[in-house]
Amino acid sequence: MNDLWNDIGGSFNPVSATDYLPADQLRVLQLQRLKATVRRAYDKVEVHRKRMDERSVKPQDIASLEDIKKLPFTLKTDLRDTYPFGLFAGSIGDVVRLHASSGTTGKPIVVAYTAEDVQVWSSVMARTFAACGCGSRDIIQNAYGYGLFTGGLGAHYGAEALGATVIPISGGNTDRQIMVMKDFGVTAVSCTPSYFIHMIERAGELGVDMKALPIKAGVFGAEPWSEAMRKHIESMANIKAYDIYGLSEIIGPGVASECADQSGLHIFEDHFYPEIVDPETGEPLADGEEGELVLTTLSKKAMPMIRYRTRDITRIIPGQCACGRTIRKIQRIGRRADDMFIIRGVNVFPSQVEEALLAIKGVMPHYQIILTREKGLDRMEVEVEVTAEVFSDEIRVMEKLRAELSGAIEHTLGIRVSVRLVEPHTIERSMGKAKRIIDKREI
Ligand code: DLL
Repeated sequence: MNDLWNDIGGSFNPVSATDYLPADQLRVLQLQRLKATVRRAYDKVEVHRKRMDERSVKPQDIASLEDIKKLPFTLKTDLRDTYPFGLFAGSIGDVVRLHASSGTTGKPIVVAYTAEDVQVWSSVMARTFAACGCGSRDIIQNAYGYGLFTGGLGAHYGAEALGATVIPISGGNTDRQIMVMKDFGVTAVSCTPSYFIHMIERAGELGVDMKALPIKAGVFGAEPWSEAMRKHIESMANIKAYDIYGLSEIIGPGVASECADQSGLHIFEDHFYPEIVDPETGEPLADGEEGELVLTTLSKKAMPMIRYRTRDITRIIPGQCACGRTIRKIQRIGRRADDMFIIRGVNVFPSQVEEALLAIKGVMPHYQIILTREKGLDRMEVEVEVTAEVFSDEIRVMEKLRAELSGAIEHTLGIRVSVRLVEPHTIERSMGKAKRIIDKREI
Protein backbone atom coordinates (compact mmCIF):
# COMPACT_ATOMS: atom_id res chain seq x y z
CA MET A 1 0.00 0.00 0.00
CA ASN A 2 2.99 2.26 0.62
CA ASP A 3 3.47 3.38 -2.97
CA LEU A 4 -0.06 4.80 -2.94
CA TRP A 5 1.09 7.41 -0.49
CA ASN A 6 3.75 8.71 -2.80
CA ASP A 7 1.94 12.00 -3.30
CA ILE A 8 2.18 12.76 0.41
CA GLY A 9 5.85 13.32 0.95
CA GLY A 10 8.41 11.14 -0.76
CA SER A 11 8.90 11.27 -4.49
CA PHE A 12 6.29 13.12 -6.41
CA ASN A 13 4.46 11.85 -9.45
CA PRO A 14 2.39 14.64 -11.03
CA VAL A 15 -0.13 12.46 -12.79
CA SER A 16 -0.65 10.43 -9.68
CA ALA A 17 -1.26 6.73 -10.03
CA THR A 18 -4.34 7.22 -7.88
CA ASP A 19 -6.17 8.92 -10.78
CA TYR A 20 -6.17 5.51 -12.46
CA LEU A 21 -6.33 3.21 -9.47
CA PRO A 22 -8.74 0.24 -9.76
CA ALA A 23 -11.89 1.15 -7.80
CA ASP A 24 -11.50 -1.62 -5.22
CA GLN A 25 -7.98 -0.45 -4.33
CA LEU A 26 -9.17 3.14 -4.15
CA ARG A 27 -11.93 2.15 -1.70
CA VAL A 28 -9.38 0.40 0.53
CA LEU A 29 -7.22 3.52 0.54
CA GLN A 30 -10.23 5.76 1.24
CA LEU A 31 -11.36 3.65 4.19
CA GLN A 32 -7.89 3.57 5.70
CA ARG A 33 -7.66 7.37 5.43
CA LEU A 34 -11.23 7.94 6.58
CA LYS A 35 -10.62 6.00 9.78
CA ALA A 36 -7.47 8.03 10.52
CA THR A 37 -9.27 11.32 9.79
CA VAL A 38 -12.25 10.52 12.02
CA ARG A 39 -9.90 9.46 14.80
CA ARG A 40 -7.92 12.70 14.48
CA ALA A 41 -11.05 14.88 14.37
CA TYR A 42 -12.50 13.11 17.41
CA ASP A 43 -9.33 13.30 19.46
CA LYS A 44 -8.32 16.83 18.58
CA VAL A 45 -11.38 18.93 17.72
CA GLU A 46 -13.96 19.57 20.41
CA VAL A 47 -16.82 20.36 18.02
CA HIS A 48 -16.40 17.08 16.15
CA ARG A 49 -16.05 15.10 19.38
CA LYS A 50 -19.17 16.66 20.92
CA ARG A 51 -21.25 16.08 17.80
CA MET A 52 -20.15 12.47 17.56
CA ASP A 53 -20.78 11.90 21.24
CA GLU A 54 -24.29 13.36 20.85
CA ARG A 55 -24.95 10.73 18.19
CA SER A 56 -23.16 8.04 20.17
CA VAL A 57 -20.72 7.44 17.33
CA LYS A 58 -17.13 6.63 18.12
CA PRO A 59 -14.20 6.52 15.68
CA GLN A 60 -14.06 2.73 16.01
CA ASP A 61 -17.64 2.54 14.62
CA ILE A 62 -16.27 3.41 11.18
CA ALA A 63 -15.67 -0.04 9.75
CA SER A 64 -16.73 0.57 6.14
CA LEU A 65 -17.15 3.56 3.82
CA GLU A 66 -20.91 3.18 4.21
CA ASP A 67 -20.47 3.99 7.90
CA ILE A 68 -19.65 7.58 6.95
CA LYS A 69 -23.43 8.14 7.03
CA LYS A 70 -23.35 7.70 10.80
CA LEU A 71 -21.20 10.81 11.16
CA PRO A 72 -22.65 14.27 11.81
CA PHE A 73 -22.44 17.02 9.19
CA THR A 74 -20.21 20.08 9.49
CA LEU A 75 -21.65 23.42 8.34
CA LYS A 76 -20.23 26.79 7.35
CA THR A 77 -21.79 28.17 10.53
CA ASP A 78 -19.53 25.85 12.54
CA LEU A 79 -16.55 27.76 11.15
CA ARG A 80 -18.21 31.04 12.05
CA ASP A 81 -19.17 29.90 15.54
CA THR A 82 -15.65 28.68 16.31
CA TYR A 83 -13.91 31.66 14.63
CA PRO A 84 -11.01 31.89 14.12
CA PHE A 85 -9.21 28.65 15.04
CA GLY A 86 -11.85 26.45 16.71
CA LEU A 87 -11.82 23.67 14.11
CA PHE A 88 -8.05 23.33 14.03
CA ALA A 89 -6.74 19.93 15.05
CA GLY A 90 -3.59 20.08 17.06
CA SER A 91 -1.22 22.87 17.79
CA ILE A 92 -0.72 26.12 15.91
CA GLY A 93 2.98 25.22 15.89
CA ASP A 94 2.24 22.64 13.19
CA VAL A 95 0.33 25.11 11.02
CA VAL A 96 2.41 26.70 8.29
CA ARG A 97 -0.31 28.61 6.40
CA LEU A 98 -3.67 30.29 6.96
CA HIS A 99 -6.17 31.34 4.30
CA ALA A 100 -9.62 32.89 4.65
CA SER A 101 -12.87 33.14 2.73
CA SER A 102 -16.19 34.95 3.22
CA GLY A 103 -18.46 33.81 5.97
CA THR A 104 -22.16 34.59 6.12
CA THR A 105 -21.50 37.67 8.26
CA GLY A 106 -18.77 40.30 8.56
CA LYS A 107 -16.12 37.86 9.79
CA PRO A 108 -14.36 35.55 7.36
CA ILE A 109 -13.86 31.83 7.87
CA VAL A 110 -10.27 30.80 8.51
CA VAL A 111 -8.61 27.63 7.24
CA ALA A 112 -5.25 26.09 8.14
CA TYR A 113 -2.59 23.88 6.58
CA THR A 114 0.32 21.89 7.96
CA ALA A 115 3.42 21.43 5.78
CA GLU A 116 2.00 18.04 4.76
CA ASP A 117 -1.35 19.62 3.84
CA VAL A 118 0.45 22.09 1.58
CA GLN A 119 2.18 19.16 -0.08
CA VAL A 120 -1.12 17.35 -0.67
CA TRP A 121 -2.58 20.59 -2.01
CA SER A 122 0.34 21.03 -4.41
CA SER A 123 -0.13 17.45 -5.51
CA VAL A 124 -3.87 17.72 -6.24
CA MET A 125 -3.29 21.02 -8.05
CA ALA A 126 -0.48 19.47 -10.10
CA ARG A 127 -2.93 16.69 -11.01
CA THR A 128 -5.44 19.40 -11.90
CA PHE A 129 -3.05 21.13 -14.30
CA ALA A 130 -2.03 17.77 -15.74
CA ALA A 131 -5.71 16.87 -16.30
CA CYS A 132 -6.07 20.21 -18.13
CA GLY A 133 -3.32 19.15 -20.52
CA CYS A 134 -0.44 21.06 -18.92
CA GLY A 135 3.07 19.74 -18.24
CA SER A 136 6.56 20.83 -17.30
CA ARG A 137 7.14 22.66 -20.57
CA ASP A 138 4.21 25.00 -20.05
CA ILE A 139 4.41 28.65 -19.10
CA ILE A 140 1.42 29.24 -16.86
CA GLN A 141 0.15 32.74 -16.19
CA ASN A 142 -1.54 32.50 -12.82
CA ALA A 143 -4.06 35.32 -12.60
CA TYR A 144 -5.98 33.98 -9.61
CA GLY A 145 -5.66 36.43 -6.72
CA TYR A 146 -2.72 35.89 -4.37
CA GLY A 147 -3.38 36.50 -0.70
CA LEU A 148 -5.98 35.18 1.69
CA PHE A 149 -7.93 33.74 -1.27
CA THR A 150 -6.80 30.16 -1.90
CA GLY A 151 -6.81 30.50 -5.70
CA GLY A 152 -3.47 32.24 -6.24
CA LEU A 153 -1.16 30.26 -3.97
CA GLY A 154 -3.01 26.98 -4.53
CA ALA A 155 -2.56 27.15 -8.30
CA HIS A 156 0.98 28.50 -7.90
CA TYR A 157 2.25 25.59 -5.82
CA GLY A 158 0.52 23.06 -8.08
CA ALA A 159 1.99 24.52 -11.26
CA GLU A 160 5.46 24.55 -9.70
CA ALA A 161 5.07 20.97 -8.46
CA LEU A 162 4.27 20.00 -12.03
CA GLY A 163 7.55 21.54 -13.09
CA ALA A 164 5.88 24.21 -15.19
CA THR A 165 7.06 27.82 -15.31
CA VAL A 166 4.71 29.96 -13.23
CA ILE A 167 4.11 33.65 -13.72
CA PRO A 168 2.65 34.80 -10.37
CA ILE A 169 0.88 37.82 -11.82
CA SER A 170 -2.22 37.62 -9.57
CA GLY A 171 -5.49 39.32 -10.61
CA GLY A 172 -5.97 42.81 -12.02
CA ASN A 173 -4.00 45.22 -14.23
CA THR A 174 -5.42 43.72 -17.38
CA ASP A 175 -3.22 45.63 -19.82
CA ARG A 176 -0.13 44.24 -18.13
CA GLN A 177 -1.67 40.74 -18.19
CA ILE A 178 -2.03 41.00 -21.94
CA MET A 179 1.49 42.32 -22.42
CA VAL A 180 2.94 39.45 -20.35
CA MET A 181 0.80 36.87 -22.12
CA LYS A 182 2.11 38.04 -25.46
CA ASP A 183 5.75 38.76 -24.60
CA PHE A 184 6.43 35.69 -22.40
CA GLY A 185 4.87 33.15 -24.76
CA VAL A 186 2.31 32.02 -22.20
CA THR A 187 0.82 28.59 -23.00
CA ALA A 188 -1.80 28.33 -20.21
CA VAL A 189 -3.75 30.82 -18.13
CA SER A 190 -5.40 30.19 -14.78
CA CYS A 191 -8.04 32.63 -13.50
CA THR A 192 -11.80 32.97 -13.11
CA PRO A 193 -13.65 32.43 -16.40
CA SER A 194 -15.26 35.87 -16.21
CA TYR A 195 -11.87 37.54 -15.82
CA PHE A 196 -10.58 35.69 -18.86
CA ILE A 197 -13.53 36.98 -20.87
CA HIS A 198 -12.58 40.45 -19.73
CA MET A 199 -9.00 39.81 -20.89
CA ILE A 200 -10.27 38.71 -24.31
CA GLU A 201 -12.28 41.92 -24.65
CA ARG A 202 -9.43 44.13 -23.52
CA ALA A 203 -6.98 42.35 -25.83
CA GLY A 204 -9.35 43.15 -28.70
CA GLU A 205 -9.33 46.84 -27.73
CA LEU A 206 -5.53 46.82 -27.59
CA GLY A 207 -5.33 45.20 -31.01
CA VAL A 208 -3.91 41.92 -29.69
CA ASP A 209 -5.27 38.84 -31.41
CA MET A 210 -5.62 36.22 -28.66
CA LYS A 211 -6.17 33.53 -31.26
CA ALA A 212 -2.68 34.09 -32.61
CA LEU A 213 -1.01 33.63 -29.18
CA PRO A 214 0.42 30.22 -28.15
CA ILE A 215 -2.05 29.80 -25.25
CA LYS A 216 -3.64 26.37 -25.50
CA ALA A 217 -5.40 25.91 -22.16
CA GLY A 218 -7.43 27.90 -19.67
CA VAL A 219 -7.73 26.52 -16.12
CA PHE A 220 -10.88 28.23 -14.96
CA GLY A 221 -12.89 28.03 -11.75
CA ALA A 222 -13.91 29.68 -8.47
CA GLU A 223 -17.32 30.68 -9.85
CA PRO A 224 -20.18 29.10 -11.80
CA TRP A 225 -19.99 29.29 -15.58
CA SER A 226 -21.83 27.59 -18.39
CA GLU A 227 -21.25 25.52 -21.53
CA ALA A 228 -22.21 28.63 -23.52
CA MET A 229 -19.45 30.58 -21.78
CA ARG A 230 -16.99 27.78 -22.51
CA LYS A 231 -17.86 27.83 -26.22
CA HIS A 232 -17.49 31.60 -26.30
CA ILE A 233 -14.05 31.50 -24.64
CA GLU A 234 -12.81 28.60 -26.75
CA SER A 235 -13.80 30.22 -30.01
CA MET A 236 -12.66 33.74 -29.11
CA ALA A 237 -9.22 32.68 -27.83
CA ASN A 238 -8.68 29.41 -29.69
CA ILE A 239 -7.94 27.48 -26.49
CA LYS A 240 -9.43 24.60 -24.53
CA ALA A 241 -11.24 25.95 -21.48
CA TYR A 242 -11.33 23.58 -18.47
CA ASP A 243 -13.47 23.81 -15.37
CA ILE A 244 -11.80 23.29 -11.99
CA TYR A 245 -13.53 23.24 -8.62
CA GLY A 246 -12.64 23.62 -5.00
CA LEU A 247 -13.44 25.43 -1.78
CA SER A 248 -11.36 26.84 1.06
CA GLU A 249 -12.99 24.72 3.75
CA ILE A 250 -11.80 21.53 2.04
CA ILE A 251 -8.42 22.70 0.67
CA GLY A 252 -9.00 25.47 -1.93
CA PRO A 253 -8.75 24.71 -5.67
CA GLY A 254 -7.75 21.11 -6.34
CA VAL A 255 -10.87 19.26 -5.21
CA ALA A 256 -12.01 18.37 -8.73
CA SER A 257 -10.97 19.03 -12.31
CA GLU A 258 -12.06 18.36 -15.83
CA CYS A 259 -9.90 16.27 -18.14
CA ALA A 260 -9.45 16.26 -21.93
CA ASP A 261 -12.96 14.79 -22.25
CA GLN A 262 -14.54 17.92 -20.70
CA SER A 263 -17.52 15.90 -19.55
CA GLY A 264 -17.56 16.46 -15.80
CA LEU A 265 -14.99 17.10 -13.08
CA HIS A 266 -12.94 14.24 -11.62
CA ILE A 267 -12.88 14.43 -7.83
CA PHE A 268 -9.52 13.65 -6.30
CA GLU A 269 -11.25 10.96 -4.30
CA ASP A 270 -8.13 9.68 -2.63
CA HIS A 271 -8.12 12.94 -0.63
CA PHE A 272 -11.77 14.08 -0.66
CA TYR A 273 -14.65 11.68 -0.17
CA PRO A 274 -17.82 12.83 -1.98
CA GLU A 275 -21.44 12.19 -1.07
CA ILE A 276 -24.60 13.71 -2.52
CA VAL A 277 -27.45 14.49 -0.12
CA ASP A 278 -30.88 16.04 -0.31
CA PRO A 279 -30.20 19.74 0.41
CA GLU A 280 -33.35 20.01 2.54
CA THR A 281 -33.28 16.82 4.57
CA GLY A 282 -29.62 15.81 4.41
CA GLU A 283 -30.66 12.28 3.36
CA PRO A 284 -28.06 10.54 1.16
CA LEU A 285 -28.92 10.28 -2.55
CA ALA A 286 -27.75 7.64 -5.02
CA ASP A 287 -25.04 8.12 -7.64
CA GLY A 288 -26.55 10.00 -10.56
CA GLU A 289 -29.11 11.92 -8.52
CA GLU A 290 -28.74 15.66 -8.21
CA GLY A 291 -28.31 17.17 -4.75
CA GLU A 292 -25.88 18.89 -2.42
CA LEU A 293 -22.24 17.89 -2.49
CA VAL A 294 -20.91 16.81 0.91
CA LEU A 295 -17.16 16.36 1.26
CA THR A 296 -15.00 14.67 3.86
CA THR A 297 -11.26 15.28 3.78
CA LEU A 298 -9.23 12.08 3.91
CA SER A 299 -5.74 13.39 4.53
CA LYS A 300 -6.02 16.94 5.92
CA LYS A 301 -4.09 17.31 9.14
CA ALA A 302 -4.51 20.91 10.31
CA MET A 303 -8.26 21.06 9.73
CA PRO A 304 -9.92 17.73 9.02
CA MET A 305 -13.46 18.21 7.71
CA ILE A 306 -16.16 15.67 8.41
CA ARG A 307 -19.13 15.57 6.00
CA TYR A 308 -18.90 19.26 5.09
CA ARG A 309 -22.10 20.61 3.54
CA THR A 310 -20.75 22.59 0.56
CA ARG A 311 -24.23 23.90 -0.47
CA ASP A 312 -23.05 23.34 -4.07
CA ILE A 313 -25.56 21.44 -6.18
CA THR A 314 -24.29 18.71 -8.50
CA ARG A 315 -24.50 14.97 -9.13
CA ILE A 316 -22.02 12.15 -9.38
CA ILE A 317 -21.76 11.03 -12.99
CA PRO A 318 -21.92 7.25 -13.13
CA GLY A 319 -19.72 5.23 -15.48
CA GLN A 320 -16.20 5.23 -16.81
CA CYS A 321 -14.61 8.33 -18.34
CA ALA A 322 -13.09 8.16 -21.81
CA CYS A 323 -9.82 9.54 -20.39
CA GLY A 324 -9.23 6.36 -18.40
CA ARG A 325 -9.28 7.96 -14.95
CA THR A 326 -11.10 5.79 -12.45
CA ILE A 327 -11.81 8.54 -9.92
CA ARG A 328 -15.44 9.59 -10.16
CA LYS A 329 -16.76 12.72 -11.82
CA ILE A 330 -19.22 15.37 -10.71
CA GLN A 331 -21.26 17.53 -13.02
CA ARG A 332 -20.24 21.18 -13.26
CA ILE A 333 -21.74 23.27 -10.48
CA GLY A 334 -24.44 25.58 -11.79
CA ARG A 335 -26.14 26.64 -8.60
CA ARG A 336 -26.08 26.56 -4.83
CA ALA A 337 -28.55 25.54 -2.16
CA ASP A 338 -28.14 28.90 -0.41
CA ASP A 339 -28.08 32.51 -1.56
CA MET A 340 -24.32 32.93 -1.84
CA PHE A 341 -23.20 34.47 -5.11
CA ILE A 342 -19.77 35.08 -6.52
CA ILE A 343 -18.70 38.40 -7.94
CA ARG A 344 -15.20 38.87 -9.35
CA GLY A 345 -14.22 35.65 -7.65
CA VAL A 346 -15.35 36.94 -4.24
CA ASN A 347 -18.04 34.99 -2.40
CA VAL A 348 -20.83 37.21 -1.18
CA PHE A 349 -23.79 36.47 1.08
CA PRO A 350 -26.69 38.95 1.06
CA SER A 351 -26.54 38.75 4.87
CA GLN A 352 -23.12 40.44 4.77
CA VAL A 353 -24.52 43.29 2.70
CA GLU A 354 -27.53 43.55 4.99
CA GLU A 355 -25.37 43.72 8.10
CA ALA A 356 -23.27 46.53 6.61
CA LEU A 357 -26.37 48.49 5.48
CA LEU A 358 -28.39 48.22 8.65
CA ALA A 359 -25.55 49.40 10.85
CA ILE A 360 -26.18 52.85 9.40
CA LYS A 361 -28.99 55.16 10.54
CA GLY A 362 -31.72 56.13 8.10
CA VAL A 363 -31.60 52.85 6.17
CA MET A 364 -34.61 50.52 5.93
CA PRO A 365 -34.33 46.71 5.81
CA HIS A 366 -35.48 46.64 2.18
CA TYR A 367 -32.77 46.21 -0.37
CA GLN A 368 -31.93 44.45 -3.58
CA ILE A 369 -28.61 43.47 -5.10
CA ILE A 370 -28.40 43.83 -8.86
CA LEU A 371 -25.62 42.03 -10.69
CA THR A 372 -24.63 42.89 -14.24
CA ARG A 373 -21.66 42.18 -16.47
CA GLU A 374 -20.00 44.81 -18.65
CA LYS A 375 -17.13 43.85 -20.93
CA GLY A 376 -16.70 40.67 -18.94
CA LEU A 377 -16.48 42.51 -15.63
CA ASP A 378 -19.04 41.96 -12.91
CA ARG A 379 -20.78 44.98 -11.44
CA MET A 380 -22.79 45.05 -8.27
CA GLU A 381 -25.37 47.67 -7.45
CA VAL A 382 -27.27 47.80 -4.19
CA GLU A 383 -30.65 49.48 -4.20
CA VAL A 384 -31.77 50.34 -0.71
CA GLU A 385 -34.77 52.12 0.74
CA VAL A 386 -34.14 54.99 3.09
CA THR A 387 -36.59 56.59 5.51
CA ALA A 388 -38.96 59.28 4.20
CA GLU A 389 -37.08 61.89 6.26
CA VAL A 390 -33.76 61.02 4.67
CA PHE A 391 -35.28 60.89 1.21
CA SER A 392 -36.75 64.39 1.53
CA ASP A 393 -33.41 65.74 2.72
CA GLU A 394 -31.01 67.81 0.67
CA ILE A 395 -29.03 66.16 -2.08
CA ARG A 396 -25.84 66.77 -0.13
CA VAL A 397 -27.12 64.72 2.82
CA MET A 398 -28.30 61.91 0.53
CA GLU A 399 -24.95 61.89 -1.24
CA LYS A 400 -23.11 61.64 2.06
CA LEU A 401 -25.26 58.69 3.12
CA ARG A 402 -24.79 56.99 -0.23
CA ALA A 403 -21.01 57.28 0.04
CA GLU A 404 -21.11 56.03 3.61
CA LEU A 405 -23.14 52.97 2.59
CA SER A 406 -20.97 52.04 -0.35
CA GLY A 407 -17.90 52.51 1.85
CA ALA A 408 -19.37 50.22 4.50
CA ILE A 409 -20.19 47.46 2.00
CA GLU A 410 -16.81 47.82 0.34
CA HIS A 411 -15.16 47.54 3.73
CA THR A 412 -16.99 44.27 4.45
CA LEU A 413 -16.65 42.64 1.02
CA GLY A 414 -13.45 44.16 -0.30
CA ILE A 415 -15.03 44.97 -3.65
CA ARG A 416 -16.35 48.19 -5.16
CA VAL A 417 -20.13 48.50 -5.08
CA SER A 418 -22.44 51.23 -6.29
CA VAL A 419 -25.37 52.18 -4.07
CA ARG A 420 -28.66 53.75 -5.09
CA LEU A 421 -30.96 55.22 -2.46
CA VAL A 422 -34.65 54.82 -3.19
CA GLU A 423 -37.88 56.04 -1.60
CA PRO A 424 -39.75 53.90 0.93
CA HIS A 425 -41.88 51.18 -0.75
CA THR A 426 -39.99 51.28 -4.05
CA ILE A 427 -38.63 47.75 -3.77
CA GLU A 428 -41.17 45.07 -4.51
CA ARG A 429 -42.33 43.21 -1.39
CA SER A 430 -42.43 39.48 -1.53
CA MET A 431 -45.06 37.18 -0.08
CA GLY A 432 -42.48 34.58 0.79
CA LYS A 433 -38.71 34.69 0.74
CA ALA A 434 -37.51 38.18 -0.15
CA LYS A 435 -35.85 38.31 -3.54
CA ARG A 436 -32.55 39.91 -2.67
CA ILE A 437 -30.55 39.19 -5.80
CA ILE A 438 -31.31 40.06 -9.37
CA ASP A 439 -28.63 38.42 -11.44
CA LYS A 440 -28.63 39.81 -14.97
CA ARG A 441 -25.23 38.32 -15.84
CA GLU A 442 -25.25 35.76 -18.59
CA ILE A 443 -23.38 32.72 -17.39
O1 DLL B 1 -13.09 29.53 -5.02
C1 DLL B 1 -11.38 27.89 -4.61
C2 DLL B 1 -11.01 27.91 -6.06
C3 DLL B 1 -10.04 28.78 -6.51
C4 DLL B 1 -11.62 27.02 -6.95
C5 DLL B 1 -9.67 28.76 -7.84
C6 DLL B 1 -11.26 27.00 -8.28
C7 DLL B 1 -10.28 27.87 -8.71
P1 DLL B 1 -13.80 29.69 -2.11
O2 DLL B 1 -13.43 31.12 -2.26
O3 DLL B 1 -13.86 29.12 -0.74
O4 DLL B 1 -12.77 28.78 -2.87
O5 DLL B 1 -15.19 29.47 -2.83
C8 DLL B 1 -15.74 28.18 -2.93
O6 DLL B 1 -16.85 28.77 -4.99
O7 DLL B 1 -18.29 26.35 -2.80
C9 DLL B 1 -18.50 27.10 -5.13
O8 DLL B 1 -19.74 27.66 -4.74
C10 DLL B 1 -17.71 28.12 -5.92
N1 DLL B 1 -16.89 27.48 -6.97
C11 DLL B 1 -15.59 27.17 -6.94
N2 DLL B 1 -15.22 26.60 -8.12
C12 DLL B 1 -16.35 26.54 -8.90
C13 DLL B 1 -16.63 26.07 -10.21
C14 DLL B 1 -12.49 28.83 -4.23
N3 DLL B 1 -15.71 25.54 -11.00
C15 DLL B 1 -17.04 28.22 -3.68
N4 DLL B 1 -17.91 26.16 -10.64
C16 DLL B 1 -17.61 26.85 -3.92
C17 DLL B 1 -18.88 26.69 -9.87
C18 DLL B 1 -17.41 27.10 -8.15
N5 DLL B 1 -18.66 27.17 -8.64
